[in-house]
Amino acid sequence: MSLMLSVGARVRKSPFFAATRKAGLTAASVYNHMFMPTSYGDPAAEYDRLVNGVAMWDVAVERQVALKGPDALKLARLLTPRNLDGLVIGQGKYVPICNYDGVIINDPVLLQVDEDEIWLSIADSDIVLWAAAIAGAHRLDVRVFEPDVSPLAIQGPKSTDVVADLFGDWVRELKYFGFLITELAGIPLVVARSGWSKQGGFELYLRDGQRGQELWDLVAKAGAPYGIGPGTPNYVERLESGLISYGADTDAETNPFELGMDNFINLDQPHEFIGKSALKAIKAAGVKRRFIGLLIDGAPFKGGNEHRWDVTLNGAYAGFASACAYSPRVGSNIGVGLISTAAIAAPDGVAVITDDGILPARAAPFPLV
Ligand code: THG
Repeated sequence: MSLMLSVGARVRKSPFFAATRKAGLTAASVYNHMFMPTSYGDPAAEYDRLVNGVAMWDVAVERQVALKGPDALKLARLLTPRNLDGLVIGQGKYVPICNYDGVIINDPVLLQVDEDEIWLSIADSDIVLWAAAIAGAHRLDVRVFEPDVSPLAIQGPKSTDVVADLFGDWVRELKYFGFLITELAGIPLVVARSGWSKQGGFELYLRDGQRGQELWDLVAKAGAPYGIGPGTPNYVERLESGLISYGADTDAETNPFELGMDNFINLDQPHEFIGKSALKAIKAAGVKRRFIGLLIDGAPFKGGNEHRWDVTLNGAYAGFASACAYSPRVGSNIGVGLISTAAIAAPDGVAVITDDGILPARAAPFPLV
């Protein structure tokens, strides 16, 4: 399941990179051309901290793409099919980005940080290139660049107490995706209520790449009374919760309706945006597959799957399972994938072709717990 990583200058490092290694990092993947921590060697303890306690994650790989200038909002409206009316400083939004074919190419969190400045907190694709090209082609008055900003997530049911001890009780009132630009011991940052888990939590967007170790140490110290420990975006909890992992769960044809993002796609807006006509056609035709959970029979999986596993209905191809694992809380193997609507509706006859044999499975709605 694991492999040595060659650490060199080409793959970028997080400002928390040294801190994570001191904390016992044992595995990493690559995301947005950066090393992304994936394990500290004890998956059971990392899962337990997230679900019952509090964990801190280096998620600097969630790179920010800044749109800065008089046309920042105009560019954002071109980039996403989501309605951005009423956007205010201090409130974030989940904004799918599609190409001209209506295929999803990223699913960032958008933050309006100033009157003329928007950040896209991106998943794993090169949105800085895409956004700069669109801005240029439309002759917009906006600069597109990656600012020195690096999120550190604090996730789990005890995260609110930790973050309140650090910043004050006002953080308890923050709405989901709400944020405030502030500082901690002179370290410039953004405190946001967000994060890639359904266990509650915050993200501190560090705004000075020289001060990663300092921020890491402050959070570790404040979290110590609550049993905080290092963790990473959690492979099992995200399957239970049905959080989408762009690039893992999506392929070169995936559209936002297949992902259940209907509420984030507003096709009746008067202005043009990229993918509008394609998305209208896709919506009119209806989808043939959907992102869904799977309950999978068999002995508990030892780890995750290295490749997508085919899913079949009565022996015929019916989609793929992109990530699978044993869930202690479900008490079963689970997975997520893009599966045909016929297989989702089938009472039986569904199977997953795993590396260790064919296992019966059933589609199940999120959350799986
Ligand atoms: N935090 C920040 N940036 C990010 C992520 C993050 N960038 C990359 C990646 N994660 C973006 N993808 C997601 C996917 C799902 C959610 C957030 C970012 C998410 N979804 C909720 C859900 O699906 O139920 C809520 C969506 C909503 O109601 O608006 O939280 O984690 N900074």
